[in-house]
Amino acid sequence: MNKILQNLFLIILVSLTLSGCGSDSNKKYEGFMMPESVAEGPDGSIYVSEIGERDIDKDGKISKINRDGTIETVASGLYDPKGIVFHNDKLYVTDRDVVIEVDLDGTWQVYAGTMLFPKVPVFFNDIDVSSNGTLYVSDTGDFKESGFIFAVKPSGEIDLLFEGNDLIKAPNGVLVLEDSKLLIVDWAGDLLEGDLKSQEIKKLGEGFEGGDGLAIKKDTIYISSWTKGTIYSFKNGKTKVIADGFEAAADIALVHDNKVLVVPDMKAGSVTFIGI
Ligand SMILES: [Ca+2]
Ligand SMILES: [Ca+2]
Repeated sequence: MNKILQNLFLIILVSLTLSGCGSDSNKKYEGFMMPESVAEGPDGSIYVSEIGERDIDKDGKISKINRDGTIETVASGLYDPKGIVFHNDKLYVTDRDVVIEVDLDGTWQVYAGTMLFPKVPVFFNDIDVSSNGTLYVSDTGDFKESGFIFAVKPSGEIDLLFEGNDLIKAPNGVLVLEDSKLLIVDWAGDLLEGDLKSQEIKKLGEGFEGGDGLAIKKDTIYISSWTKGTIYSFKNGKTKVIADGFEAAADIALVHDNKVLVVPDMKAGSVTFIGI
């Protein structure tokens, strides 16, 4: 009897160890062409936008890293796809001056065309979604001070947000908080919180020059800097470096029950999973 129990214990121990090995934190996947943004799919696979060559049409694509580590192309023929976000099993992607909608089978169409926007789109960058399907899209403009943030409503109506507010210079990362606030990291370095109702903006922090992606877990905000190759955590006004040494840390995401932070490195062509 003791022997059986001992064997059982051993089997449980071995299977626990094996499942531990299957954990995908601290893994790096390579071979992407200018990966910009990542998002978790309904099946736990990680979707990646790949710009291809900048300003070259039809070489942009969406790939995905499956749970078993294999990588496949989902959609191709795009321009320079950047921000990606899932809503109701569809992927919404900013692609230079349009927003496209990609089905899980890879077919895609333009969802919000250039002419529908109240200002001429220059450089669509990040995208996030509220629970009702309103898409929040940043336009980084000339990367100095001509940027905008738009709200694309499910009705098709598109609003310009925070109009005329000087704090909006060259917004990059956007993240909806409880459908009422929008967290923004500006390429100029400021971390901002915009109230979607009052349209007021308050500055939460600074020093994030080259700010690209945003993620949040409880009270901790994660911010990537493209130019510095650094990932920061920001909590209660305090900034810490949690990862460094990327060539160009682009738009990050928290996945797998917020246990893994995924970092696309645009210049290195890699996607790194970091256990949080
Ligand atoms: Ca391209
Ligand atoms: Ca971005």
